[in-house]
Amino acid sequence: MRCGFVALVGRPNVGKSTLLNALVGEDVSIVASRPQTTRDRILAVITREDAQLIVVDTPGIHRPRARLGERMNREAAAALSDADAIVMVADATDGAAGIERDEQVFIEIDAAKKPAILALNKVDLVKPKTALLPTLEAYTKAREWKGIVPIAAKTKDGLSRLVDECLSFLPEGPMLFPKDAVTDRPERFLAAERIREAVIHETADELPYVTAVEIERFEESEKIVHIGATIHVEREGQKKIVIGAGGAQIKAIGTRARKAIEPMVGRKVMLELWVKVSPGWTKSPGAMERLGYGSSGPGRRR
Ligand SMILES: Nc1nc2c(ncn2[C@@H]2O[C@H](COP(=O)(O)OP(=O)(O)OP(=O)(O)O)[C@@H](O)[C@H]2O)c(=O)[nH]1
Ligand SMILES: [Mg+2]
Repeated sequence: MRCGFVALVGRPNVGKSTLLNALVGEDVSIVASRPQTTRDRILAVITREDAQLIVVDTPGIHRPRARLGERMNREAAAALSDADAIVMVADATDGAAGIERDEQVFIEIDAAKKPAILALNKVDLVKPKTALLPTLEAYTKAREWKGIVPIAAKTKDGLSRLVDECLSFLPEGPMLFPKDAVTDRPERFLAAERIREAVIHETADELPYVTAVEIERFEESEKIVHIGATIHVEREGQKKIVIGAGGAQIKAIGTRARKAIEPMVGRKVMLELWVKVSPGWTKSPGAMERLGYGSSGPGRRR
């Protein structure tokens, strides 16, 4: 039996979370067409007869604008230092030019001194397929890889080969998670993330970067789960956007989030949402700590 950790790293928006979800076949981590979506390390478990592969999604490594962004980069670096192997995810549609923008990611991978595999993602968008060759060649030259696997997380192309490549770097040992485990995150956390995802999808502009969701109430009964949550933003104007004219926006957010949470908890969900202005929370250590983005690592939340 082999069991170990593989960290997914890369720039924002290259498809790390899509890959994590595709690997386990469930929506564990949130996905959006905008960068800087993932904020914490999030783990998913793949159990096979002969191995347990624990895959860790991380925030995209980027140039931070606020303390929250610095913490996101630290989360990614910490996941690297805990991993047995690294899968760097890159976006094939950026071509060889993407490598320049990957510089900071390379620095983090080099510092971790772990075996690294390159997953060149979104190959479904590259046409004709021969257009991939110069990109593959450029990445091959850029640094040393234990393997290079072209994939499309969205269509699940190349994923079984990627898993096979990862397995050879896992140490021998017993399973760390139960056979049927999908993630180590509690439902409260996953529900909060689904609400944050709904805000990202239903709103535009700066809102995705300033939203935090705090679960105030999570009460389960046989047929229904009552969830109450506060959506924190930084400014009054942002609160107005989230609520929308006559409350239309917050209603759309609630509906979207509820539909995403119901299959997860396997029951009907009653969702109550509030919006609160927490000025400058993405820059304040105290406020970040309170909202679950403390310095003591991930998962302190809820
Ligand atoms: N066509 C295509 N789109 C993809 C693929 N993988 C991811 N995407 C899209 O790329 C966008 C970003 O995906 P995410 O999984 O959120 O990217 P991420 O790397 O986790 O981003 P951060 O959390 O911000 O670092 C989404 O719109 C995905 O649907 C793929 O294989 N093919
Ligand atoms: Mg992500």
